[in-house]
Amino acid sequence: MSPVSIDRHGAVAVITVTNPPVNALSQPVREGIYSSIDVAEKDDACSAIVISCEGRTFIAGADIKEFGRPPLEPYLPDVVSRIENSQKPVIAAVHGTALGGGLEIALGCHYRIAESTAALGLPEVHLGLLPGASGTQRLPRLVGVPVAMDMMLSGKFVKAPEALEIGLIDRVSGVDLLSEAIAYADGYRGQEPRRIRDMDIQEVDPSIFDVTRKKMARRTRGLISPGRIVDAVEVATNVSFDEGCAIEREFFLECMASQQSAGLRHAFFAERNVGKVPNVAKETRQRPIDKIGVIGAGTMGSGIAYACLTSGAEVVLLDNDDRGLVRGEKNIRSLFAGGVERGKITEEGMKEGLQRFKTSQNYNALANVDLVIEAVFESMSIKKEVFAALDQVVQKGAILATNTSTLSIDEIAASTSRPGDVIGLHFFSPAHVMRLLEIIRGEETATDVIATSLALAKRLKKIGVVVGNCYGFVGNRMLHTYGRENQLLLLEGAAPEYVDKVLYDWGMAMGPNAVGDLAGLDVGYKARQERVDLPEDPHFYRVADVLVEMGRYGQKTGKGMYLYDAGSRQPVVDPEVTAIIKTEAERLGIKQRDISEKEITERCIYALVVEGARILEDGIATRAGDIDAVWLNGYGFPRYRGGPMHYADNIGLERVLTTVRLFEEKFGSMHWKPPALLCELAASGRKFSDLS
Ligand code: 3H9
Repeated sequence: MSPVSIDRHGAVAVITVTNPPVNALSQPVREGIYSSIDVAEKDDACSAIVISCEGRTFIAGADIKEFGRPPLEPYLPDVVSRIENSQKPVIAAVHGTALGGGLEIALGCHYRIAESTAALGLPEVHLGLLPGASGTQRLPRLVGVPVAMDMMLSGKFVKAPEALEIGLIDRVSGVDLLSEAIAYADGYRGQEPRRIRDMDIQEVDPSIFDVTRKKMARRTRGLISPGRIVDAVEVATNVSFDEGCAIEREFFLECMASQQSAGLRHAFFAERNVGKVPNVAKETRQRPIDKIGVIGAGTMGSGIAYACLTSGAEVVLLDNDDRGLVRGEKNIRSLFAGGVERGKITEEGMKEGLQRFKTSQNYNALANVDLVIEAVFESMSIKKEVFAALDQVVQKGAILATNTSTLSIDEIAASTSRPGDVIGLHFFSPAHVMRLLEIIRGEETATDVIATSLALAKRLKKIGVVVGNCYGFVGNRMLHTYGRENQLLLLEGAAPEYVDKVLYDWGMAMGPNAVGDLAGLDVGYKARQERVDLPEDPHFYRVADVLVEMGRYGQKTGKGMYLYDAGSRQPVVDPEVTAIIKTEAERLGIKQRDISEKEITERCIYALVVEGARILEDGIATRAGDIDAVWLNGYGFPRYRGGPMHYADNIGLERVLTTVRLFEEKFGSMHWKPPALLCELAASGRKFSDLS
């Protein structure tokens, strides 16, 4: 059965799209809309047409699942033209979201009416694309060049009232969208439709294009599609509508074929698949979470408390140190104030949020919370004490979560009488900003505790990835190997600033040495001290260890891998560090050499891939895409590369394996022994993504 139906309400034909979940424009939908316009035009009793959608939303875009496959007719630009060429007025009735190709369909319509809560946007840029069904040519004609470019470059959604103001829609509906759309369409009966392609484009100072191109190049660091969006809009101001559409199509196909778009599309689906967890059914009952206790008022604890407050929960922040608690509260108040300043929260919202916030030094204050998140010092003995105390006071049925970044959830759970209620909720700093929430299921964690944690991640607007229990879980276990190669490269002769520049230019948000200084070199040092299973390698994290033992912790002490002027976060190269590394290399008998950019990238990134493969072998991650989602959202991995596992798939696992074997020959099996899974996949010509 076609996902598109047509029926008549008096003289108005209503074309209805029913393609759950988001009415994406898959081939049958395109076909259905195209042929329905034909039907309505031929129907003498029909004098106007409405396009509307069933379900939670108007059309949310082209069907991204079809991308990368041979295109099927009718193509979307032809469907949009068919709508616009209709001799009878066509009205789009928008509810939910009209996005990408969905908005382009609406722009092909002659008029647009939307519910007041509807949002409209062209988010193709987030998929490494530009609007490819004449959006780059129609939108500037309708709303002007600056507004159109801003919408397409930011990908932001515009709410109906603003859309009305900028001329993107013609009317906001009151109560019943469909009846109002039908009445509105009826009002245009017999009139010549208004077609956007016939509108003149507003004149602009042509320098706007170069200025925007430069701004975007700085901001987007090598992404192709933002530049192509600017090019396409500039074209719209210089050539005819039809020529503009032909050029847009070329740009669209170029972007679609790029690895960047493939990486971004992979990221889109990877982030949606993380919610599908084996043995946790979608319908699993969730525990109510209204009151949350956070233990530890440090930067992490107060960030978590703030994130929970903004999600509407009541929060008790607990710390045994009076001054720490005062600092934590101050931190939360300033986070709220910052939110108000940036327009994220209203003054009223801040007041209301602070009313839901309490501090305490007494565990009894946690007696009736639904969830506790412990964010104390990363030490197993301290965590065990905290959980034993929680077990005594917190009501039965509450979830007891630890924010540990490395330690065993099972060992922590064993210090309670209710291991089924214990789970890891690993937030990333700053906790109210970073999108990743690593959810660590212990051996005994109950299914509804996992389902509730996933729902909490959504409520906090985070990507919750469920992983298994092992040292460092997915993120930090892999980070360890990435950092290991960075540290070895330093001893072998690559300067910290050189490694940082190479990896930054490759796309990482920051270089590993700048990150180390930001996080504090002492943090990793202490974690290594707690560990009993470190490799027997005298080179392992040697530079970091020496610096920490000299009191160089990073930004917090004004010196670490780099120097920092008082009050500045700007790293300055320190010749003393160069000398320290050289001395250490000599002591260890390492001959320093020139190291190529290629070697730096391959050693650091393939170290991630190798550990990722081991993580899959061990069943710690459900699928390769989950590992990618972790690295994209918690570790600054470039989104357009899709994550380390997608990147390896892209290079080809056979090629990756060849290089790993070379590294094994050169640097030994301790770190570079190829995982069996990598060998198997490479031998059978498969990819990590084939495993899911
Ligand atoms: C485009 O239009 C190009 C054109 O210019 C030119 C073409 C020639 N396709 O996010 P959710 C699935 S590019 C296929 O969890 P929410 C999604 O995978 C496109 N599937 O829901 C998930 O599936 P599952 C421009 C899609 O309520 C389910 O729907 N449009 C698509 O949090 C629910 O998704 C966009 O970029 C799609 N287009 O958010 C919009 N969209 O249940 C992308 C979603 O199996 N979409 N799915 O996991 C979104 O931003 C959000 O999905 C939306 C709903 C806001 C719509």
